[in-house]
Amino acid sequence: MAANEAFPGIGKIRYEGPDTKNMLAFRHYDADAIVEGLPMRDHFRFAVSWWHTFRGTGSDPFGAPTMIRPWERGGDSLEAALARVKVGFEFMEKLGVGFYCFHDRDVAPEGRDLAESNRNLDAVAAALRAEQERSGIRLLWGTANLFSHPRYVHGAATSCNAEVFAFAAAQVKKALETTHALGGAGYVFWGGREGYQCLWNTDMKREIDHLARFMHMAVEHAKKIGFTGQFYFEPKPREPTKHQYDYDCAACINFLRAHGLADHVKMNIETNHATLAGHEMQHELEYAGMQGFLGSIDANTGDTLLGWDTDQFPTDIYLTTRIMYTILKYGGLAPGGVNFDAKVRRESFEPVDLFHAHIGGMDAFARGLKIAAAMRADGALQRLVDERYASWSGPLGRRIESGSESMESLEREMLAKGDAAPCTSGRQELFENIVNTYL
Ligand code: XLS
Ligand code: NI
Ligand code: NI
Repeated sequence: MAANEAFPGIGKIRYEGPDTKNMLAFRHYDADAIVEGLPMRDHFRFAVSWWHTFRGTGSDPFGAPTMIRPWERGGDSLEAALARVKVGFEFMEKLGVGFYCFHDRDVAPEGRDLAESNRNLDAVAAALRAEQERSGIRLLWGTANLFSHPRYVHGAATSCNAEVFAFAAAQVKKALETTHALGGAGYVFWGGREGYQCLWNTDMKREIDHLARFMHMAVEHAKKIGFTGQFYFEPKPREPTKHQYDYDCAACINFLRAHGLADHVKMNIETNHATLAGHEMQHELEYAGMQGFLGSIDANTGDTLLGWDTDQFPTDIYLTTRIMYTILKYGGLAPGGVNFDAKVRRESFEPVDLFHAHIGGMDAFARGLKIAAAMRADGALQRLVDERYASWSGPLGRRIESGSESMESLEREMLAKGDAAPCTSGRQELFENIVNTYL
């Protein structure tokens, strides 16, 4: 094997504990370690994203590609795509992740026409399937790239051009079938360009209705081919468009409910997209979780000093603690998982940086999980929250919550009392200090 390895000199990444000096080892992610009754590997279901890790070039709006990838022979040929499959699985096996995610056009090149694109995808899917069987690594979700090609300049499902909608439908049909053939656990809709740049030229109602029709067609096709994986909708408020219809969890869940899709689609929530929407990741998780729409997450982070989707690897323990606290609260992610929708910086151009990036992300999540589990086991935080809402467990609170009170009956009660009981302190600083005692 050694001679044709893509990552020579890097062996299997192992758990060595917090005191190890080896930076190519896990300090906290111990796949078999049991937390709240479940091995860490099953809490996370970590996935590598094909587009960033194996297709990221390091180019940005100001500069050329920088990534050193000795196995790349340049170009977007089918041969290169097939060779990349081996590289991808070598990387994932060495890293010890159980899953990956892809867009159709990341794994296989777009052909001269749809039929050739489909043939390319079939050829690569066969190679992916063989590597999946050999390694035991599985597909967390598949998706279609409906935003890179110039035909999608006005969007795909929300394009003003009906033939573009039709082409996108054909592309998603094939991506769904490929995901199904590879035993994928899910399928993601991310809008890409499903939004607008200018309202003067946009028929918003028509576009949003088309998006719903498109998703219904996908759900119907899934049923037809026997794909029982979970569908996800991934919110992102803007970029590349000025406004995207999948703005945040609130907008997405409203869309799903309004169009009869709520039983079929959950959320795939990305940290950097939450930031762009002006929310904390924890807010998005909580909002989706409380309504039963928490599906899967795209793990990354942004930079508060940069206003775009920088897709950095998450290393902030406070962030991962908040994420895992909320995920544990809502019973976990499976059949979803933690997909590193993250890319190494343009300046981190050596192959080994791909390992450092993923190891850091996995360790940050493992620490977040352990801290969140300790917080939950201890219960101090939850006791304080319960105390804060104690009046809702008293007779009046229970009567209101159960629906047996009216404005008239409450008016009677308050006229008799004269005023409400005084409020207690919110104690935000105390809460924050308690959280810090676990870090
Ligand atoms: C882009 C999105 C994309 C989706 C998959 O910002 O995060 O990578 O996760 O289409
Ligand atoms: Ni994403
Ligand atoms: Ni993103």
